Amino acid sequence: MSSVDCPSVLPIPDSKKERCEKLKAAFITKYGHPPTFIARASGRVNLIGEHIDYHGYSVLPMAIEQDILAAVSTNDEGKLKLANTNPGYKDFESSSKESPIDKNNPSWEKYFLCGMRGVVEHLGLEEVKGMSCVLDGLIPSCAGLSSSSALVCCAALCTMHANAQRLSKTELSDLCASCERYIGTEGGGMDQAICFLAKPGIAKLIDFKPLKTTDIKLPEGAVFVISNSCVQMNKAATTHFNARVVEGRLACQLIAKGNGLAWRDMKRLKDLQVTLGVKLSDMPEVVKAAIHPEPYTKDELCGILGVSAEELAQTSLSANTSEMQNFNLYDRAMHVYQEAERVYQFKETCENSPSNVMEGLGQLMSDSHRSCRDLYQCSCPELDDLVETCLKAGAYGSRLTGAGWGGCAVSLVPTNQVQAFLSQVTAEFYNKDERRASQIKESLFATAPGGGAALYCL
Ligand code: ADP
Ligand code: NG1
Repeated sequence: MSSVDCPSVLPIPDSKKERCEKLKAAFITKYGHPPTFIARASGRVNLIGEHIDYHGYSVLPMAIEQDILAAVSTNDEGKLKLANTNPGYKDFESSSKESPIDKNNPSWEKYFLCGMRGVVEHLGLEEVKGMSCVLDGLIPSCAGLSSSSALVCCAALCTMHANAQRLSKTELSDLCASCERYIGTEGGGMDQAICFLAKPGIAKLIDFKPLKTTDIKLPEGAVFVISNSCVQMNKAATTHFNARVVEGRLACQLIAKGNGLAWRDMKRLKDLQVTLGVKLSDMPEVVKAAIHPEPYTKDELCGILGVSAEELAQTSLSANTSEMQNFNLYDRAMHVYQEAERVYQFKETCENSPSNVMEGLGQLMSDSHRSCRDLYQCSCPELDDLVETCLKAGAYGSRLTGAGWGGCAVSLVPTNQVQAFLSQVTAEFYNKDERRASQIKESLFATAPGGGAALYCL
């Protein structure tokens, strides 16, 4: 265990005082005494690098101001008691040591249990303090802004602090990336890493294994605007996300097999690239040579890999994709390798700041969206419509952010045109639909890189 660079314990910042006061009052109403600390975990917007973290490739997100707060006190009953300021999230109570996480029913408390279990297992805690908590979240949920990971990270922070432990931000990032998988989705580590390692004013290039971040100074003269398509997609409750994870895994296993490599151990497309010793920019050619563009059937894959359907499920599939019959390997692998390149191009464009820097970044974002839409097939008609509306309203570039199949777009907009942009998107996307119009306040906003997870002393 390291005590280096643990998330800071800070006084409540002015911008959050009013909300924290309300949260404290809600806590007192619920439990009859005040909380002893508040934990904070932020959401994030991924600027570029979609669906590549779980293949080992670098991504480029920034934290957003919207976050989840948890007011906490320990209790002597050894129980975990959860309440939420949003009445849609029902109260939960259990003995802290019993924490079954049922993958078939990803209700909100399961994400908390993931974070709690992550810390308990990482530290090997035998005695776990009971915790009474009230949570308050402002991150639109199921919208690609990482509300689920913020909840997991917040729970991990609560558990660490309540048990008088100190973990570094890097340890917390890694353990939260692992423990969120208890919910069933086989995500990468982007959300948890930016949640703990974000710095105000700075976007981050995140490399994995080992986790490392590089500050990316965004050019001046344009801002990122987030807009929510108002289509929700819960990753853990559907197979969409894991289906993509396994298609990528199978693509790399097929290429590995064709190259005489130990294919069963090959799980991530970056590992394949490194093992083959091929440049990233040459990987699309490797894919073209080894994989056909038509989807593979399960029988065909079993034949090529020389395994039974049961063995294939063991080596390559997840619990919720074991019944999949068709696998589009070509398009998925093409997306991953080309998107990974775009991340480095985005970083270089920010660093070199050529005269057409905004057009360059915008182009990369729009290319990324097209690839998500056409190759990765993780968009949806409403999100495509929103992206088109944002481009028409003057964005340099626009793309879906997060897992997709709904959720948010992020657009790069000239600073001096933000108001006009917001008005046009409001008129053309939100005001044309009553449900969207009623959600506009939390659905359309300009954003700047925010700070990461923190603990507030009371
Ligand atoms: P996202 O893209 O926002 O991470 P997910 O589909 O992965 O979305 O997870 C969303 C789930 O996280 C919600 O269904 C809910 O269970 C949980 N969640 C999000 N925000 C909150 C909150 N404020 N309070 C309680 N649970 C939340
Ligand atoms: P969202 O949908 O924003 O929670 C998910 C994954 C990320 C990443 C993106 C797609 C989790 C917890 N998060 O993010 O790791 O793969 O999709 O780029 O699984």
